[in-house]
Amino acid sequence: MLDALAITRTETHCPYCALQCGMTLERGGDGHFTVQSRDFPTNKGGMCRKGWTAGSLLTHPERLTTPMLRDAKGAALRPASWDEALDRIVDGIRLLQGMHGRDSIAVFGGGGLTNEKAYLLGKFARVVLGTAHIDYNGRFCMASAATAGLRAFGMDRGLPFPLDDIPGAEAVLIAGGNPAETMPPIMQYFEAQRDRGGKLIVSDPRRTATAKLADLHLQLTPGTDASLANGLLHVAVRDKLIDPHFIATRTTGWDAVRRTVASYWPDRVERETGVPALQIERAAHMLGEAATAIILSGRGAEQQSQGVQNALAFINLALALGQAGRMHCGWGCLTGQGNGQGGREHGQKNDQLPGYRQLANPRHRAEVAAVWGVPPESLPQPGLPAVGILDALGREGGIQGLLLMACNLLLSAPDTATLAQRLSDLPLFVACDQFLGETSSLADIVLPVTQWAEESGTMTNLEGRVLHRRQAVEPPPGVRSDLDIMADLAARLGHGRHIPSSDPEQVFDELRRASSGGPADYAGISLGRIDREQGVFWPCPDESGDDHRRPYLTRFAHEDGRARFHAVQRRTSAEEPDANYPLYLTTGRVLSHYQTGAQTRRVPELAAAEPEAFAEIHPDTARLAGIVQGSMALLTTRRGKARFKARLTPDIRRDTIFVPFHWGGASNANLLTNDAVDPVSKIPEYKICAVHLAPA
Ligand SMILES: Nc1nc2c(c(=O)[nH]1)N[C@H]1C(S)=C(S)[C@@H](COP(=O)(O)OP(=O)(O)OC[C@H]3O[C@@H](n4cnc5c(=O)[nH]c(N)nc54)[C@H](O)[C@@H]3O)O[C@H]1N2
Ligand SMILES: Nc1nc2c(c(=O)[nH]1)N[C@H]1C(S)=C(S)[C@@H](COP(=O)(O)OP(=O)(O)OC[C@H]3O[C@@H](n4cnc5c(=O)[nH]c(N)nc54)[C@H](O)[C@@H]3O)O[C@H]1N2
Ligand code: SF4
Ligand SMILES: [Mo]
Repeated sequence: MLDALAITRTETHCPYCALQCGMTLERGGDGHFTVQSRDFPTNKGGMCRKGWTAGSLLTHPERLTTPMLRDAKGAALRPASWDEALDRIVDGIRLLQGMHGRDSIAVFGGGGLTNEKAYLLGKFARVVLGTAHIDYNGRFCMASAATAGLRAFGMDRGLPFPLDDIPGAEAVLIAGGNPAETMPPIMQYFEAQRDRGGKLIVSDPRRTATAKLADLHLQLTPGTDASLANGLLHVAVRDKLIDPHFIATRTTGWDAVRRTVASYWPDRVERETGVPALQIERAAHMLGEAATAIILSGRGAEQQSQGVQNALAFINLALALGQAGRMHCGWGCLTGQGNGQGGREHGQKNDQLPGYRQLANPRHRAEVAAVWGVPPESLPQPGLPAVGILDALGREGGIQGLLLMACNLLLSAPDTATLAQRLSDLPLFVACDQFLGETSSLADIVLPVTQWAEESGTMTNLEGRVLHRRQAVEPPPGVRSDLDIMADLAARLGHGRHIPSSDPEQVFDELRRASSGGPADYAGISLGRIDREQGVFWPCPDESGDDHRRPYLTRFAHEDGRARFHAVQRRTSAEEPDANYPLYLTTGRVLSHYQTGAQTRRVPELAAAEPEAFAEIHPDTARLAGIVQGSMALLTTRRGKARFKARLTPDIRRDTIFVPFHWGGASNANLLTNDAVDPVSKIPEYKICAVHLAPA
């Protein structure tokens, strides 16, 4: 009886991006869910259309509610019991590890997983499976910013300040980010900043919704970010805008950077970046004359084969101007996925142990091994990064079995032309998801999991604020949580004592102990405290002590307390346009869809708002290629072909085409992209490759 259903209201957070907007989820008497705004300190009542419409995910008819498996390669998936599915997985793991060794099984996680899941997945891989190979989709996302932050500041807290510091910055530079579409409620901070007379600068090859709000738009050629940053710093040195006292007292390594940027004259940088020298000088003065300035990095500057260098070049600028480690100042990155920050701290990275510890560090190994009750030498050494795992699938001596949790690889990994075949041929492929998607439908065994408001957990937002995402509803019958799956598999593999509980609160308590003493220390963060204080910032070693909103005010996290400069030379991208592929292709996001669209393409309002894949093309470029508004364009790169509806706009550079990666099939952007990676962060070069444009 419908009216027998109680109306409930639960304060929770959005299922999607790293802003993790606070929302109230109301279940009406008819069993449907509506989202109401909530005055949480980050979104202050604001949300984007993805958040507003998220309730329909909870009653979606395509929801997976029973495990599925196939009896042989090529056979169709059929429903199965949990016992049958889990036993099949255990048999497969035992067989493959017996034949090919422990490292023949790999684990692939996601930045959308709660802290508890990310933590337990790392432990599951190292202790239960004993494999070195675990990595996650954050490698596609935050890896360059994380590496740069660690090198420069000694710690990777994406934003080392709360969003509330933004309005107090006299100047803000957003390097390669489009938050007006990727995090709309955050725009209130930039609006407040501008209302107070602050200046906003945006660097992006497209005149995006964000760039349109800016005082200055630097419309650079894709892949030239390091040159731009060096050029800005060159002008700052030349015009005496730098802060010698800050450089002398709080940094090391300036001389090499000063010498490097000396040759980045504005006219050279104009040639390399396409940004007029006058604009470079104006931007340098806006930043250099401001008493307080913030530089924010987005994926545009980071998802490149020189992503780390780009981020370091902008950090150099912030440090030289003395715009870091003070109130309303600093360099930070706009973390993307729901738990893109927490998910990169507690062990699902190939080289990492909980609390942002390093797997290769003997002391760190001993500390975590003690909490886990295992000998330190039993922990594997660092394994392959994400792209390395995908390359090794099915190869002799490579990966023979894959456990995938919370990633739709077929649409999100770079250069995916052969990935579907390799996943289908893999001796054992297990996927955990809420929906049967492009990737999970290739698996041998698919496990249906609880989503978002059907379970509780903690998430760490882009500010480093640990939040409590509360359960608002019972999951559908037949569905289990990722935590439960790990605990059950551990028991079946004879490691039950290592994962004694799948209760999120108990797993969080263990995470707190395992992170204690590490850089990302959660020991003092209890759920009660999160609820009382509307989130708690890490590091927070002690429950009665303060949390650390602004960890760098007196010292940076390196042992000597100083930030490090890194001299950076501009490099060319891995693939530049040539006679056959004469244009740049870049990829990214639009407002209405989230990532591979696995969730948002299933929300009717969002599917209606942005129903199909498109390519943004400059009208002059389109005319030369014989393409008109709304016609189908065929994009070809050295790796593949894909078709997109032409959307002509003067807001994009003439030499550049932009496509979102939210759609699959013949419009899968990643059939085109280059899997060249940054040598250090191993992030793929999603933002630049060479493309040919023709009518389809
Ligand atoms: N609507 C929506 N919001 C999201 C997501 C989503 O899928 N949809 N995903 C979330 C996630 S996981 C992430 S990581 C964030 C990403 O958030 P953003 O970084 O804001 O998003 P992107 O669209 O990937 O890239 C930003 C901009 O980089 C520009 N760009 C391309 N090439 C270059 C270049 O060479 N240099 C520079 N400077 N800029 C370049 C693109 O034109 C684009 O406008 O968004 C989060 N929020
Ligand atoms: N060309 C191009 N490609 C890109 C990018 C780009 O800019 N350009 N950006 C990259 C970036 S920044 C990112 S973050 C990646 C994102 O790439 P993906 O992670 O592949 O994208 P999602 O659509 O978020 O896929 C998440 C999957 O996990 C499921 N899921 C959600 N929550 C859970 C959970 O709690 N448990 C389980 N088991 N499953 C869950 C969803 O249903 C969905 O199928 O894409 C990368 N790929
Ligand atoms: S997708 Fe991001 S910006 Fe939009 S409502 Fe959710 S958390 Fe907020
Ligand atoms: Mo991301």
